[in-house]
Formats: sequence, C-alpha cells, structure tokens
Amino acid sequence: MIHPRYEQELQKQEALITRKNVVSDDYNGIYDRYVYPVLTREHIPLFWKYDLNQETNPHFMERLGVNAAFNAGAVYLNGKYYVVARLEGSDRKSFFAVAESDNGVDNFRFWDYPILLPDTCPEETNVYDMRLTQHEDGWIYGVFCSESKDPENADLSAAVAAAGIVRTKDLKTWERLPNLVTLRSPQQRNVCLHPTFVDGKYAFYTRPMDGFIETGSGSGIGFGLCEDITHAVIDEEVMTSIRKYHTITEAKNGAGATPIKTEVGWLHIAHGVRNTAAGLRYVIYCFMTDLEKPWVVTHEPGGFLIGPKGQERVGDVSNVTFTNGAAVDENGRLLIYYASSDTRLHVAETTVEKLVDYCINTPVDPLRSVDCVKQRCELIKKNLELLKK
Ligand code: M1P
Repeated sequence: MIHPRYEQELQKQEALITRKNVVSDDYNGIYDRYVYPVLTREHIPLFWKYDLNQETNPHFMERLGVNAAFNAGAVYLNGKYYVVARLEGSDRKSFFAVAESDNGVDNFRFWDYPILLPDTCPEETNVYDMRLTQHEDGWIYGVFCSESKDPENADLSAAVAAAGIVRTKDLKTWERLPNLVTLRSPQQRNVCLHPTFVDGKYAFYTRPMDGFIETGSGSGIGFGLCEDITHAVIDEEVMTSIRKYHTITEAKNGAGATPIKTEVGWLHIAHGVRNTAAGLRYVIYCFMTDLEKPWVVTHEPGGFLIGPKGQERVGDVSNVTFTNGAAVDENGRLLIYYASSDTRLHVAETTVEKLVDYCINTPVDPLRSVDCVKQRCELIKKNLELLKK
C-alpha cells in the first residue's frame, strides 16, 4: 500500500514544478534572469528517493537522498527543451538525468529513470557536467568528466579527470565510446565537442590540466582535432581563449555550452575562475571565434556575462556560476542554463543576435585600472554630450 504521506509530498512538488517562472526586474539589456531556479533537488521524482510502500517504509523516510541538481547540458529538439542535469546523490556521487520542458523556463520534469551509462570504465568513480552537441554527423554527443582515484598518489583525495564520451539519437539509448585521449595533457575537464567537422575531423575544446584541481601549465581553453570519434585521440592542442593576469580567468577557465554558429562567428559561453581570500569565484563569460578557424578568438568582451547574485552566491560551493548548456530555437531565442554554487540550475534568456552584439560591442578588458578608467571616461563623455543636446 502506498504511504499516505506520499500524496501530501507530491502535491507540494507539483506546486513547485508547475509554478510559472517570471523574469526578474534585474535589467542589463543583455539577458533576462528568471527569478526561480528551473531545477533543484526538490524537483527530483519522489519515487527516486522514497520507498513508497508503507509496509517497508512506515516512517516514509528518504532511502536514497539527492543533494543537488545543477550543471546541465541542454538541447532544443523538435520544439522542446531538454537538459541533461548533473544530480548529486547524498552519497556525493554525481549522475545524469534528462528533464524536459515545453518553454525552457519552467515546468521541467525528469523522465522516469536517470541515465544509466554503459559501465565500460571500471576505475571510474564519478561522472559530471555533460555537454550535449548535436553533431553534423547525425548523433547527439555527450562529453562529460569521468573521474577516478589517482592510482599513483596515496592522498585519498588525489583524482584523475578525463573526458568521457557517449552518443545517442534520442537521449534514451546511450552508446559509450572510449574516453578522449590527449597525448600532451595528463588530465582534462570541461571538454566540449564542436558541432561541425573542422578540416574533415572531429574538433574538441579541451582544458589541459597538469593536476585534478589546478590547471598548472594549461594556459586556457584548448582546441584539438581527431580523426576517429570512436577512438578519439588528440595529439596537439592549440589555445583559444587564454587565461590572463588580474582578469576573471586568472586561475582557470573552461568551455561551457556547445558553441553556437552565427553569421559572424562561433559564439562561446564559457566560465572563468579567479582566486579570492574566500576561495575560488566562478563567473560566466563570452567570446567569439572565427567561422572557418573556430580556435581563433575574434571577439572577447571584457568582464563577465553572468556572475553569482543574491541567493545564487550561496550553496555547496559558494560564489559559483557555471554553465555547460544553452539551447537555441529556430527564431534565435537563446536560453543559457547556468548553475549557482553547485546547488541548483537557473536560466537566463537572450537572443543570438543580442549576444553577438554584446560580444562585438562590449569593450575588451584593457588589463590595467588606469586604462579601464579611460575606457569608462570615454563612455561618460559621449553620454554627457548626448544628454546636453
Ligand atoms: O565547483 C565549481 C566547478 O568546479 C569545476 O570546474 P573547473 O574544472 O573549472 O574547476 C567543475 O567540477 C564544476 O562541476 C564545478 O561546478
């Protein structure tokens, strides 16, 4: 018999899932933030957490808790919005699950089961942050972080990060391919597959790292080509958007959403990290690369696009905004799915046209305070002259 408490909890959850999302009055002209997160741990189906049977669970206790729903890959398919979210169980293991919505900003519902990845990597302990790429070869690829214990380091927290690769046609059946091998970088995280062939090859954005946390000598977001996606090996990585001293990317950066093709170039929505006395601060930034040479940065507006604000600042890993997914519809409506503080998933809405304008017309970071003030004074002068007319 179903526990009587189930109905009460279900009603609460239904109210949360079906709540209409509203645009925040926090204006910047670039994008609209929505007030409510689109996914939280409270969106997880109750039957994933509770044993609903009153006989075996008389106190209606959670048997398998979920701690967080955050960093999500995203895709717009046949008029619907799908995210593959990173869920973290209360046991700290992350896994993936598909949630869908008709409008992309609210009413996200998880499918009945999370994704059970083919178990091809016995050493793999944890998986997270899937980027979804609708590739011109006809597959939808998911590239994610595959983490395992570092066998060569006795420190219990020493880990190795690699890029796992899966592919699907329907988000239901997933074929696992061997992990990406990058011959010159010992570890990889935040790897993302480019949606088209480049010089007839598969192209990946990488994030070369010497260790699990620190990027070490890795100077930014890399780019490499491979012949065969079913045994993906990248020999050489060239740099795209690089880390710079005293900027939002000083400590590290990484590819985010799969690049979006526009008439003027590829639009990238990535993340940058700086260090502070309070720990690392993660923000989201944009840049554009050349259509033919998608590793060549053509525009890189100064500063961040989305930084943690208000309640977004607080969570399991505070002061973090992070994205690994965006969805574009046939009219150029662009939804950026971003997570705050490794805890919940939000959405910001803009258009491809607006974000291209932002990339092209936002001044670059001049890298020195004095030059930043000069830059601002120019804007003020122009505006004051206009206001006086
Ligand atoms: O905790 C913040 C983020 O840290 C990692 O990003 P990066 O590799 O750039 O440090 C990722 O593990 C990401 O999942 C997480 O949100």
